[in-house]
Amino acid sequence: MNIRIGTRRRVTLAAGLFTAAVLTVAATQSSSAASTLGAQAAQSGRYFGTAVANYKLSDGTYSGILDREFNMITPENEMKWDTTEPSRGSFNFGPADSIVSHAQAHGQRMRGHTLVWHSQLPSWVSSISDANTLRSVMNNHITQEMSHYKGKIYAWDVVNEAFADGSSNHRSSVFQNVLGNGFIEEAFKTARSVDSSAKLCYNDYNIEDWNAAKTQGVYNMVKDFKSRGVPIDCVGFQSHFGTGGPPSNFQTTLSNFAALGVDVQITELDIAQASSTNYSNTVRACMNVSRCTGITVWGIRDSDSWRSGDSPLLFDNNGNKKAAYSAVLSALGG
Ligand code: 9MR
Repeated sequence: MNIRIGTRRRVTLAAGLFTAAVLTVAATQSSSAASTLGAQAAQSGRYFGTAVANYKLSDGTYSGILDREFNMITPENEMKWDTTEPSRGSFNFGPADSIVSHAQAHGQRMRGHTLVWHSQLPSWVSSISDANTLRSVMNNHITQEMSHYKGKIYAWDVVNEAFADGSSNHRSSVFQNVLGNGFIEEAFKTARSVDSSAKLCYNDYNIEDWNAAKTQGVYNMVKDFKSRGVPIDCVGFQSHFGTGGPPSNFQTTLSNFAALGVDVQITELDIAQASSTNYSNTVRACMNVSRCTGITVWGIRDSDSWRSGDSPLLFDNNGNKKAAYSAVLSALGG
């Protein structure tokens, strides 16, 4: 009798523990497997973003995917100089404002792109040859645009693509040619004085391979800025990859930059033919570096891409998830 009661108690206790264990496993699984890119990235404190074109926000398929999957937005063109200051001192923030409103309404954060870049630069700027004029035009552009968006931007691409391909030197541009090497740090100092809450980033492409001369040039600049107290908080690796995917040492590059004391982000990811392996290797490189704070793909559907012929994104032309989508979701930890 006593034994039977004891047995029954033990059976009841064991059943209770088993139920608790099942519930615990279920709870753990539901918190570690989110069903969207943004929610999954958020579980490791990261974000998952996309480039957005303002004129596409009225396309329901486009904005449906945007608001379901992404929690960071980079305006694809709307914050660039040719749109925001088409003539000297006359600013147009309308198109970017509408992206920012969309983001605020949907709980998405913003990456500002971009303040100082040699491309999509109006000819009234590229034709300036006097250093004092160009310095004041550049600083005024940074000041006006950052002030307009003060408090609304997570990180700014303060300077974009200032290094030349295949070398460790700055590329030729009106800023480089008229102001000299110091234009980059001047831009960062001005930016810090305008909005001290936004993270200030240097952004470039072809700096993912640790052995590339261009990567070394940017690394040495960041190291120099850090040693002299020039304000810089982050480096964006655009990551426009070909069919070979990311370089095998991409994670080394990310962690070496992070070791300088900056955050790193993948800012414009697209990969020709979007193989699952290439996407998942890229995401894993970021996941393995604690200061890699987020990943942004450069568009939603293949048809939205600047290189649509390469079908490089995570959604097909109809907005269906491609195989690479699942690879990314699972590399994010799902
Ligand atoms: O995707 C952008 C495309 O719509 C523009 O026509 C192009 C003009 O230069 O810029 C594209 O975005 C670029 C980004 O701003 C900076 N890195 C390279 C991107 C692809 O060209």
